[in-house]
Amino acid sequence: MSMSNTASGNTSPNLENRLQIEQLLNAATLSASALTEKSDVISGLTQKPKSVQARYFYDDDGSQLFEQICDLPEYYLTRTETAILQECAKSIAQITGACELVELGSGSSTKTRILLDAYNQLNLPLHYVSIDVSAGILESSAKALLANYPSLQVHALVSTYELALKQLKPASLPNRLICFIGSSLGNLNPQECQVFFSQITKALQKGEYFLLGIDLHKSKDILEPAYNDSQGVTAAFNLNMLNHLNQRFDGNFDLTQFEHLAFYNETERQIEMYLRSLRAQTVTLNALDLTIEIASDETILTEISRKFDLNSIQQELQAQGLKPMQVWTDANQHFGVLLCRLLN
Ligand code: AVJ
Repeated sequence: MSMSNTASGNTSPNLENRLQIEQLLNAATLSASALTEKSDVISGLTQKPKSVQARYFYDDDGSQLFEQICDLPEYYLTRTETAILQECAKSIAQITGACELVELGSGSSTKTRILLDAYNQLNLPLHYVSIDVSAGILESSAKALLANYPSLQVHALVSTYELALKQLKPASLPNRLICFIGSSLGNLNPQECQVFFSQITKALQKGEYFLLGIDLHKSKDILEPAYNDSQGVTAAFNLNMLNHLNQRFDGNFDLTQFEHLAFYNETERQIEMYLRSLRAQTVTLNALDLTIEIASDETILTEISRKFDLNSIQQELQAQGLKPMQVWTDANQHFGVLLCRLLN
């Protein structure tokens, strides 16, 4: 790519001045996180029932499979949230005014564009802080955005949410909006959820905003097909976790000896996703010095995906000082988008 900056004005404004990529995962934080990572995986696989954290879905193949899931006919979440955002983005931009957008787990930034368009149409400046652990995704989606929004400035942080929220600099515009959309909150259990909200409130100044997208409780008949699609993409996504663990920790999980299992636990109001062992087997992960026995039919929990109630989540947010200002849903109340403001 050639960079030029001419006094006569530039038709392709200099990307270099509008893109800053910052690596927060330095050698020290990386080796510390590698250690906790190893002990997390070991403790999950040696506990009863066995589990692995959902973040191990997302190697390159897993991220690609997730993008495919978002387009599945049964997976109503992405489509519904996108439609809601298209309806409410202008109101959000009007309420917040000139505002730095911070996005946690920005991924491909597809839904971000809806917000950027709204700020753009109101002639508000566009400052976007994207946060993701994958440097590759951050860089490619930042460059794609910069190509489409000539006035946009992107500050990309290669970081975990936790670290980035701790280190956020004061907003570069009069206000700030931290976005956590896509119902990623559903992967956190109630206690983790509380910790997460307190990290958000610490990162925000009084009067700043938090945008949350969450999937809502509904009939099993809609929920279960969304996690058991007819094309088997969700099954492949779930099984790919074993591939990822094999590669990361020099392991020998045999993907043909497990099957995908997902159902709605009505009591806990969460989809639970498991890998079920088709026979008794022994698996070794060399890099973890770990050998485990898995019984026939034994399950490994790979994900919880909580389905929220709009009233309870609003109470919870309010209790943390994040006052819900406005709530949007689709006509079927399948999905909710909440704009909250930090009170004090
Ligand atoms: C990215 C956590 C929102 O829970 O629906 C999709 C992940 N798992 N299909 C979800 C997922 C299986 C997804 N979240």
